[in-house]
Amino acid sequence: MSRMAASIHDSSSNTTLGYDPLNTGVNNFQPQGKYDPSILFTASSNIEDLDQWIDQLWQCRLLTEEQVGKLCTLAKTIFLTESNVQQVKSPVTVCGDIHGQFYDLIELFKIGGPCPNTNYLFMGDYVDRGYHSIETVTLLISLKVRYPNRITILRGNHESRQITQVYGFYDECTRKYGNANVWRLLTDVFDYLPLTALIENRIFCLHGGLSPSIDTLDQVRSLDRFQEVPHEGSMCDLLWSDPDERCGWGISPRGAGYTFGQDISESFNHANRLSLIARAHQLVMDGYSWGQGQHVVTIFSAPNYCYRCGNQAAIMEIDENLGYLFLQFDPSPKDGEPNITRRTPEYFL
Ligand SMILES: [Mn+2]
Repeated sequence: MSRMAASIHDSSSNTTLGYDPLNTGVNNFQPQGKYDPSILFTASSNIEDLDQWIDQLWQCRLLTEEQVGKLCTLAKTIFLTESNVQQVKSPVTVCGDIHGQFYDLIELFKIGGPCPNTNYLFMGDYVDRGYHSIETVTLLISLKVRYPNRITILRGNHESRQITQVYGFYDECTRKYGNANVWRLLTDVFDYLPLTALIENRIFCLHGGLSPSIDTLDQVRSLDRFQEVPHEGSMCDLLWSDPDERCGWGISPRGAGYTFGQDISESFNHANRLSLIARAHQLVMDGYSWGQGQHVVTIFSAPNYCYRCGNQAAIMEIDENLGYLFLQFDPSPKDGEPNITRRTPEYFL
């Protein structure tokens, strides 16, 4: 049977995958060889929806609550197939924090090339702080579902129910939709996001940093990640920790995770045959910053963070031979304040 024959009107077909994310009847598709979720979606009418959603989001226009619901159902089925240490091939372009700065994300794609022409790996913190967390995270999730093998999106410490209630995403959802349903749908999806990625078995990518309770990648693989980010423990540390100039483990001023010294990253990289840890999570004025004898690099992709920090953003292009190039960029001229009442008191400035 050809893929085109898998029609949503064909209710007589047999379920061959036991896998029908939207009950659209896309269940008579015969998988050939290794299961590849992108083939399933190519076979379905979902592709039309996704292309339309991506077009719409690209113009910074919100999906409806119902569309977000469909998107989230599809996204969960994709993320369920991914590992806590998701394997990624080069070439790939690695990106750091975005924080709802939607027009700067569009700028990022102009600098780095559009998805799927360029492969992307995003290391978390899509929401909070900026004005367009919903548009930002739904665009990234739509691209993920549309091109699952071209884009990897990891979890950041802000992809959490608790943090988003404090730093803006929850309020944005209730303001733009009139209720918390979209927040609930999206934070449920956040529980499915992979924690880390591994590029060509050499570059370990994650949002925060290392954990005193994790020595090997297999220990990361064995975590049960399908939950809210815990307040402590190894899953929490991977999303919250920071490199530090002091040796050993230290107490983090953030109140979660740890600081770790060059001795820690060196031995972790050696034990796991890694050449580099790439992470995000910290504002760096040039958009990227080497640390710990080039065992760690920090990448931050929100230019002029919070619309006032004056920093450049960067992304890291990694080629087939694991050579790299940093592309720096400035804020999009469009990503100033949207047309809403300014509530920031003057003393804030
Ligand atoms: Mn962070």
